[in-house]
Amino acid sequence: MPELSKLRSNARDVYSGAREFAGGLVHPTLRLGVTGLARSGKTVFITSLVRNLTQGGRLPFFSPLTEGRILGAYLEPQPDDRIPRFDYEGHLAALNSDPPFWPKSTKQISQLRLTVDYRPGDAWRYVSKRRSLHIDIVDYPGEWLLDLALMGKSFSKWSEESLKLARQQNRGGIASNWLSFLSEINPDTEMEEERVIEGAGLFRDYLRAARSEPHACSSLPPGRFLMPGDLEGSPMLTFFPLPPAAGVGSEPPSPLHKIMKRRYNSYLNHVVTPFYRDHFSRLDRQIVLVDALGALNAGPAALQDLERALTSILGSFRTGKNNLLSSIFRPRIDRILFAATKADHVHHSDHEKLAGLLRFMTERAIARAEYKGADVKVMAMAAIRATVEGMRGDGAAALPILSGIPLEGEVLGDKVFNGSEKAAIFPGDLPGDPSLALAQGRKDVSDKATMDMRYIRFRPPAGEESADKSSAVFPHIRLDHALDFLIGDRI
Ligand SMILES: Nc1nc2c(ncn2[C@@H]2O[C@H](COP(=O)(O)OP(=O)(O)OP(=O)(O)O)[C@@H](O)[C@H]2O)c(=O)[nH]1
Ligand SMILES: [Mg+2]
Repeated sequence: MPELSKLRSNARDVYSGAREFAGGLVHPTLRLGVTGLARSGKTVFITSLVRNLTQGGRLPFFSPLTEGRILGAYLEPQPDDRIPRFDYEGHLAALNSDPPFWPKSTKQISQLRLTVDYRPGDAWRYVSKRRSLHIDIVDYPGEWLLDLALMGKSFSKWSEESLKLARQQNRGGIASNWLSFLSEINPDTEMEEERVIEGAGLFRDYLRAARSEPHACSSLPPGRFLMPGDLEGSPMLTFFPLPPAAGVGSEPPSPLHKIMKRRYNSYLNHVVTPFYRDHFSRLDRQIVLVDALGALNAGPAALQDLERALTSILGSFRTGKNNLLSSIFRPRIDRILFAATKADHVHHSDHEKLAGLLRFMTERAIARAEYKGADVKVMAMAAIRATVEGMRGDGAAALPILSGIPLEGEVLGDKVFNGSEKAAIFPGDLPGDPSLALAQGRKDVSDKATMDMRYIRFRPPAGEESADKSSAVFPHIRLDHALDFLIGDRI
């Protein structure tokens, strides 16, 4: 798979890289990549990060803050005028409303610039009393990230892989309509556009069904079929994979193959490549957010699918130590944090196991980044903590419990929660051996009973009980550790 930085190979890109580097000398800028599949927690993480930094949140392990060197943090106009601004105020209003609710799933790309004013703690303190660091962050629908796996992949290779997966994943018949459409058509002949639209629609319905519960598959591009943004109805989204036709190989491909291949390539050239070149090719730091608990909850097959998706996506990022030339022309991500999100859904005694599961799932990406000289960390984290921990019972029989307000419709045994009542639940134990959890996935079973785990989603916390929400910050788990690793050394 080609590295993304190779996409910047033309002269204009090299020029803009050098210009950005020169600009960075005057106004130091850190491009923080918040990477994560759909519903992994990107928008919540960005909102909580901004809130906690701008309002002086409780961040005891963020060293520049505890050293008293942060003078202030505030949002500034973003560098790129072509992209909408991250709707920080809207997301905050959702989280602070009464009752609070989580921000909606992201449908479009957006950007924000957070500026941190600080007093330098190193040799610079003799020359400058005050310095600023811009932190640029992009938020986008997680589905679009799946497209990274398509880069450099031919139409025939993508077709072969997609058809294999559709057959494997046809549990509960989710791919039946699409597969029977394929068996009815003759890929060696021409096809009316209406029929092509029908086929693309059936393919999209299958992708959507695979993505949603109870299947919770993560790894099925093209991402815009799931979240089209402003491309709804475009011919670039009107294609589907085809089995190899008699014409593929030495013979000229059939008219249908030609048109499907052309649209697939247009999708790569006009949608996928610019998206990654503009937003991912010059990242300095990266946090990879993974909802490992969500996949555990959906069963071993979903866990294995998540592992596959992460491996194919992370293989494309350019990580490693920078030297002067690489920082100008081909910057590398020199620190990467893998964070298992929503850790407030399990008791803290299970956080190490949760981090261990993520470490196991991403071990290839970790080994690759470390080999190239990047610093890597893995942790369990909650950008916003929605639960409070406690113990039920005494002595050896005591059980760790979590209390909070489960979201409407969440189910525990016979109980269906209404979204407003408080509950204290025992979340269960995470599997101690991550390899076992994934091995079950490899057997392609979706037997939830093998995991002693009940993951209930909770409403966001009601915040400080005071009437004044304007300065309330969000409770979190290890957001400060994450910030210290990602930006602490640059302040
Ligand atoms: N308890 C808890 N839930 C969280 C946390 N972060 C995210 N969630 C839950 O996960 C859901 C998805 O979070 P988002 O931040 O919207 O995820 P995203 O990665 O932006 O998702 P897309 O926009 O769909 O790509 C939220 O609606 C919450 O239900 C957290 O720190 N704690
Ligand atoms: Mg989002």
